[in-house]
Amino acid sequence: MKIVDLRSDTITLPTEEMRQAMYEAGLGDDVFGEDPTVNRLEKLAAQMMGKEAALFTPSGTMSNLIAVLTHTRPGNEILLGSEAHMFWYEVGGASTLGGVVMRTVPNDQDGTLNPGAVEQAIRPKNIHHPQTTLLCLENTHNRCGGTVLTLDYTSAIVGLAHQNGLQVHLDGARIFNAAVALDVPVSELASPVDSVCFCISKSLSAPVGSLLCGNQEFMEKARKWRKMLGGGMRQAGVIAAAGIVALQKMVNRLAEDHATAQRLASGLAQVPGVTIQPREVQTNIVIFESPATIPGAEFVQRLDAQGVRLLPRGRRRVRAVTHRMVGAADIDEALSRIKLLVKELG
Ligand code: TLP
Repeated sequence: MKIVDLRSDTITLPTEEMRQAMYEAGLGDDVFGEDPTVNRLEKLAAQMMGKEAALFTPSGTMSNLIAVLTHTRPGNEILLGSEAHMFWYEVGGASTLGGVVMRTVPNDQDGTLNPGAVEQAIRPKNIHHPQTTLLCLENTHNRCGGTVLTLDYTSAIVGLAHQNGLQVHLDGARIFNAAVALDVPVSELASPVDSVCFCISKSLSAPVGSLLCGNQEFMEKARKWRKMLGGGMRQAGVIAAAGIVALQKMVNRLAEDHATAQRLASGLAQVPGVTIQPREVQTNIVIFESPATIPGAEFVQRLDAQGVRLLPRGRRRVRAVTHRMVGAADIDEALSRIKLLVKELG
């Protein structure tokens, strides 16, 4: 039985071209700044994001943590969405290692934060309060179902944060999906924020890594934090080479993943008992509710036995992510197995 793995776009394997580039990569010691391939990747990333400099890190989690460590001091407070990846899935690193208070503002369903709610959460100067110094955004928004933050929204919320003396970091793990969905250059979406990170290891199919981008001074400090966290990677050109191919060759094809996500969402909408609004699916993440007769986690487990892999995301919520390694035929196969299971459940 062929497995249709829709757990995450992180499962994508490097392409042949990436493997070749990895084999041929020019190498050096990146902690000395001497790996030519890492240097090329960082330069390319900074250029594409429209920022002065970039830093190659092992993961999105480390990039986000470094951003917090660089923007804040222990005892500060940071604002982030109640559904933010940084709040849910990064092991509380910002608080544990950065010593900052994480204060959440409710995420609307579309991944935005209400500007009024953000403004209210910014603390006035007072001896009793931690100082609010950083706002974190996420584009696309993972737990909100791959939703996209537009340039207008980003500019407005960043403007508000800046007026109140806050810096803004954007967790753009999937920002290329947002740029493709909106059909705008990615640098536009990143232009209002002070720092942005993105992952090459998700839909872009590289095996490892993330890039944090910002101005020169910020990135110099960030580089030191990366070293402290043990993220100095020596001959990292081996993996950076795949990242260069990812940025040059894999961005435009993301539209295909968005199309397969739409195909999946429309198919799911036809399954009795499954709840989904296909119109709300904007990129490659599809969130739906399993039939009322079965909790999401059990539904996922039963489907796994039928060779369809998904992730449970709450009581009845289930997540599917489309990517380069699943085509339209795989989606149709997954849908027919899902229909069969739902029929069995009665
Ligand atoms: N997300 C992963 C898992 O954590 C669930 C996924 O499969 O979606 N920001 C966002 C918005 C992310 O979605 C992720 C990964 C990260 C940061 C962290 O990246 P990594 O896994 O490289 O540390």
